[in-house]
Amino acid sequence: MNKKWWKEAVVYQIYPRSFNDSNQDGIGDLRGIIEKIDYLDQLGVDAIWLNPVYKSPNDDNGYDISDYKAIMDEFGTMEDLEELMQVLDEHNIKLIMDLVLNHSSDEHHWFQKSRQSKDNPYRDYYIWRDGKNGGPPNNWQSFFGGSAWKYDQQTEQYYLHLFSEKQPDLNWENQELRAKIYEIINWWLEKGVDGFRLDVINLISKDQDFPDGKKEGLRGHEYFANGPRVHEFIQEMAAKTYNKYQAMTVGETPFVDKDEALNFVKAERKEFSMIIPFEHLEFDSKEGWAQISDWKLKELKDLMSDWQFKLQENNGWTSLYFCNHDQPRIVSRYGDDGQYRRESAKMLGTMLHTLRGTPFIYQGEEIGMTNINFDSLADFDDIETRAKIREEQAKGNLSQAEILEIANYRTRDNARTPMPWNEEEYAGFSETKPWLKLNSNYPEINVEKELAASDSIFKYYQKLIALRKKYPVFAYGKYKLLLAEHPDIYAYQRLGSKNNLLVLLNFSSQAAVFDLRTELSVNQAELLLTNYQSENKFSLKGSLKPYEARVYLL
Ligand code: ISL
Ligand code: CA
Repeated sequence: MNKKWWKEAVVYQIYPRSFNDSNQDGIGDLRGIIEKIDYLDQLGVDAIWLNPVYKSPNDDNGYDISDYKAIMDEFGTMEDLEELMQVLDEHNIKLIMDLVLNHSSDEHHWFQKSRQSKDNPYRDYYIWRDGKNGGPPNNWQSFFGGSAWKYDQQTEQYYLHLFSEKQPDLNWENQELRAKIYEIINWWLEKGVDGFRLDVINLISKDQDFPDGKKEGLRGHEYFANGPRVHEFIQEMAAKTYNKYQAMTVGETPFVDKDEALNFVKAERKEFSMIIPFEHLEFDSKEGWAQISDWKLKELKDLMSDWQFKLQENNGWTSLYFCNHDQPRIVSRYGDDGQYRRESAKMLGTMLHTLRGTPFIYQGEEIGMTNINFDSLADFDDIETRAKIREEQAKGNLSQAEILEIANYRTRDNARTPMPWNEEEYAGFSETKPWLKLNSNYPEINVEKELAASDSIFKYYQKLIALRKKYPVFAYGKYKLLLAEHPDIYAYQRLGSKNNLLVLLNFSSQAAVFDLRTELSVNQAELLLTNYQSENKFSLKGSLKPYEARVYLL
């Protein structure tokens, strides 16, 4: 079954800006993380993934790097990072760094030189083209709205930026640039990091004819996502860097379906340990950002199952996640952030830890944090949300109140509000006003309260993590879908060499009945975990309470 440490691990994602502020400037930092290692240890996680902490002008909160070997001033120093690494090591927690290699900041010295003249040695590190008919070279769109090309007066050419204007795309066609990138990766590996999350790594190869995009969705994606040389570049990078170490790699890959995913994660291709899929979080945006689409559990079950089958049949692996710094809070989306907040948070946590893959917990998920409710469009910080708001205002179809409602639902700020540690002013995150508004419900939803609660979500997560450690079937068992047509219950088994698991999840706020008699023929099972009080009587036929989750060992 091809054992790997990262298949057995549970990863905890930290958004450093919003985790804990040690020097009271309102911004989370590395020393703030050091102060909270005991908390992570208590939860039981095996690794942390840090969002980018490199030097950056913060146009996109660190995803615009101006020096790959230096730490952002607001977050601390290289010594702080080294100390964090040491403390993590003492606690047996691994460190995954976030590498942004598709683009840099426009303030990186490579770009500063690149833009100076057409014939300087750094020119070709970025993607420069002449305009066409008085406009940009083609119709490609930026993820953050508008054209993906920016005209630069100095040399009268356009440069490509798939994200903000301050995030020019690096030109991977240039071999010298690739060598520089590999040197940076090796430098971090030598420093002792245990792996990388690679930002939008499937966008690094662009069709060199730069044709106009024709497909639906973000214009041009068929020419810049999963481009002609993407696997060649990744295999070269892997061979020259992380494959020489036992490093874990997780590629972030928008526009990748389950078939394309295999090309990145099939073990024998030696590209990535796993990728970050998107399809399971795109249900409620089928009609675009400005409209919340209805979704049905059946669709989610089918989709999760398709990925699970595809990967396990082809020796591939995946990350499991339902929230990160780019996504709204999962209880507010697939659960219930009102009456059944605790139940649904635990039910979703159960799914996260019992499917086949490596679970990623996003900070605050373990205490059931919910979406925000900003009361003014001016409160949003997220560059993506601000662009979408401008777009909608320009279109003029929605009122300000409607835009506010949709922005509150969709914004990446939902995940970025400071971590509430207690009910004091500024939630124990800082003693000064934080860089982004706290979620107004922090007096009720905070770590201190959660740890004290008898029905604590944190403690439930603790148990899930401990169970994964105890029973290898959690990591290695084969996935089998049950009750495929059930509209409210997601049921599946994990089949291991010693034991099997049976997982029952009710996604509805009503009781739901099930009958497994035609699909299973066991009459005894041990209840490992549930989010309700239970008398532990197993039956193939029964009923689940609202958002009830049960994990049985067979
Ligand atoms: O966040 C998104 C949807 O709300 C995506 O469109 C997102 O921009 C995309 O998944 C890429 O994300 C990554 O790269 C971006 C950065 O802004 C994100 O925070 C990062 O996760 C550019 O580096
Ligand atoms: Ca600080």
